Amino acid sequence: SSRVLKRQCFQRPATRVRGALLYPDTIPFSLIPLAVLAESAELNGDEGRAVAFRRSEALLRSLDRRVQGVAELRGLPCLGEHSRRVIQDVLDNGESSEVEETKSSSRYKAMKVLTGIFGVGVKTAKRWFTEGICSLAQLETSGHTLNPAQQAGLKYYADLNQPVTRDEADAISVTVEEAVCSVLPGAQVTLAGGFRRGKTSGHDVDFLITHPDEGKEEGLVHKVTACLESRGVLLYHQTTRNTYQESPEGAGRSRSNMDRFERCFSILKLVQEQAKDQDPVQVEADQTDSGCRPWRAVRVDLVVSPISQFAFALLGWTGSKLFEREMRRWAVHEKSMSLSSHALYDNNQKRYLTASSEEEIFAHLGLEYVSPSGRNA
Ligand code: TTP
Ligand code: MN
Ligand code: MN
Ligand code: MN
Repeated sequence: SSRVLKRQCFQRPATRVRGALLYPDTIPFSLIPLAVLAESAELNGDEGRAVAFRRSEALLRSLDRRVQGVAELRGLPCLGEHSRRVIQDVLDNGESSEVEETKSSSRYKAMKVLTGIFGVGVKTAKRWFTEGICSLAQLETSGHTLNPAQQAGLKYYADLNQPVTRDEADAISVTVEEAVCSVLPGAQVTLAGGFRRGKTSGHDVDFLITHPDEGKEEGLVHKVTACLESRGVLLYHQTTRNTYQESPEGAGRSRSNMDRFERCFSILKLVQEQAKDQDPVQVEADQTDSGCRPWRAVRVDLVVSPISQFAFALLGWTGSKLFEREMRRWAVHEKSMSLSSHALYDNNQKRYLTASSEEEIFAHLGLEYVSPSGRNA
């Protein structure tokens, strides 16, 4: 029956817990200052500096008490001199002059706007900024040829910069699970990313797809996108095939965070509930104005994993990015193991360790299990 099919096809995450909203009540000043500096470092292409600020911010967020003075932070890890100076400044003056200067700099503002376009990374944005491009309007009249991703990014700029709500993610889930189940009955669709961690909004919706019979999942992304296209809800897609089977050696040990699953970065059309009952003539008229058309564009990531790698894929695609980074660091430095979204390799035993659940991966690493809602670092 369809109910059984549906249950089989879609595993809802077990918990739906509030996200990392701890800090507004536990810390009297906003932590956003450190996030701004992290972001600014990212926009400068300074990964190391960005991670340092992200760590500081995550540490402050994890404290279960209000901080009234930097002295209380003595002895805590992850807090560099620079971060302490910023915190001191905020405690003394209510704000950090460095952060305020960063926020108001034309470079930071332009880089934020330009990297806010789907398909535009730091390198491209930097090049454009150097040429004097600071806004979408300037980009549009610059004569630059945009690739298909960037064209879609510009076209749906407003929608894609509006956070996706949990309800919208649930609606997208229904669309995706219907498409997946119609092209491959028995396939399992799992919501991953920030929403699996209990976040109430996100910049996209991430799905991990697998099938209990290994091999059946091969080529699935293409079939799913064809189905979504036939239903008129596929606005943009870029599919990458699986390249892991070709050379798994080193993938488990690779330092890169990029995995090699079959996947699709897409933009889907989400028809808004209240709009469905509208007078068709009205709907037609609305479509001329992107602000009140009866649908919105949503970024969706589809990742297909063989069942034997599913636990690793789920752990990797649940995030957060900082949590994954810390876990991989722990694996290397404390256990001499290499963790990726595909596998766990034990460098001492010179063999791969298998796992059929996230719990087993934590156990292999000698770590206590952390549920998704505890991974919002
Ligand atoms: P994101 O969707 O970028 O981040 P998020 O879901 O945590 O937050 P939001 O979308 O609300 O901004 O990535 C989700 C996880 O997927 C993240 O932990 C990193 C992982 N990931 C990979 O493993 N490989 C990849 O190539 C990409 C792009 C992401
Ligand atoms: Mn996401
Ligand atoms: Mn993100
Ligand atoms: Mn994503």
